[in-house]
Amino acid sequence: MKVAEAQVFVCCPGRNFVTLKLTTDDGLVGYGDATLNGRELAVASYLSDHVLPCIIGRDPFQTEDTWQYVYRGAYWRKGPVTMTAIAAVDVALWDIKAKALNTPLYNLLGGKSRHGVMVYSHANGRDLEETADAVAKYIEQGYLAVRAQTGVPGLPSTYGVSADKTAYEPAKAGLPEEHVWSTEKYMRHVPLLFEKLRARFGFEPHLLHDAHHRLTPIQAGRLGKDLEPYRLFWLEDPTPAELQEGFGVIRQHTTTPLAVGEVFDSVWDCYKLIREQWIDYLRMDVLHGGGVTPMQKIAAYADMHHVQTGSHGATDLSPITMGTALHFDIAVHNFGIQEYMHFAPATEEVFPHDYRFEGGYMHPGESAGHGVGFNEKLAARYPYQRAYLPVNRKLDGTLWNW
Ligand code: GCO
Ligand code: MG
Repeated sequence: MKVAEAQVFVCCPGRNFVTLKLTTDDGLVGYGDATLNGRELAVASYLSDHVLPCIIGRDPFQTEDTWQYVYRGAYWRKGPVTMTAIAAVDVALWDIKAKALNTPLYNLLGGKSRHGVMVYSHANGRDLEETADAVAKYIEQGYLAVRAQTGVPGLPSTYGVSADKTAYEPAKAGLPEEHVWSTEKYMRHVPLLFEKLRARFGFEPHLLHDAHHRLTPIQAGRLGKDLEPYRLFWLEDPTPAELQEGFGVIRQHTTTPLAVGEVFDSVWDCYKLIREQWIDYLRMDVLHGGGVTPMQKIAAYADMHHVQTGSHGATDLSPITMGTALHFDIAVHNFGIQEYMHFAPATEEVFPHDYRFEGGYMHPGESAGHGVGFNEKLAARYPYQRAYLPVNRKLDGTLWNW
């Protein structure tokens, strides 16, 4: 069996997605997600212009050799555009391989290690009351874990809070929106949210929070300490992680569990974070992490250091990534939790899938492959629309991390 055809589709059913379709000479089809929020066309070109000519004619069973070929073979390593493109090829090949063997993908990754994949969803509100009501809604729907983000008094907008209660989508058409930020106001307000949530819901539901890279390590240590009485499942992205030692500083000051990694694209972004046990959850996913092939190795390395997985699953990763992640999550021994946001209805239609939510857990489905399809005809009705994530400025105008 050989890869006979490779096509890249860019569409915008609710938001932009880049999708890779590989077809074999036997007529088997595999799909991979190649979406990089705000930089979609760069990955589409990287694939079409540079990677795909090398994929035609290859044996789809050779996932390891093909991964090494497109990673080492390019000479230029790493980077989100490169790794997202490589992931699309890798996932599409795993999809074909599982379909050729007529089995769900998880069976090729070690089989089921658990009966379901615990997911967390996103609750947000403009103030504490509205946020608590949003958390209540998810708990009523059966979620065992909820991420809570709230508006901060004195700031017109902040990360994670939107007018649309069903889907949080920060990428907008036009030039990047400008947000205003104050670490001090934020740090005083967030503990009040979790105090309120624990008073209302008790300690049974898992509660998570995303600081979205905005604190210095010592500020993150302070926030982690202030949040300790509320027993968070995790505090995410407390500080940017290019300097991995920053997490060592946070660790000296708090026992609040730490999660990081949604912007990582290689083990070299988290090598020390894991080795030194400075984090508890790794947020890398099978898309921006370079595919299933490297993520199996990274998860095994994390497992040896008491670090669990906590895969990124925002709506800018297509249902193909969600489906693939669920097969990975159900198989990998040191699975921790999976992020799950609701896709727009148009996204759900373009990407039919057999995964489903039940009682706080997601189930990957039993069809062969990763279980997610792609409706090309429907996708063609939603042309690409340039969109950007916001930028963030401190009160004095200094550009800060969004
Ligand atoms: C998360 C993330 C997202 C990112 C988005 C950027 O925890 O889900 O922080 O909300 O902001 O994926 O494209
Ligand atoms: Mg995040």
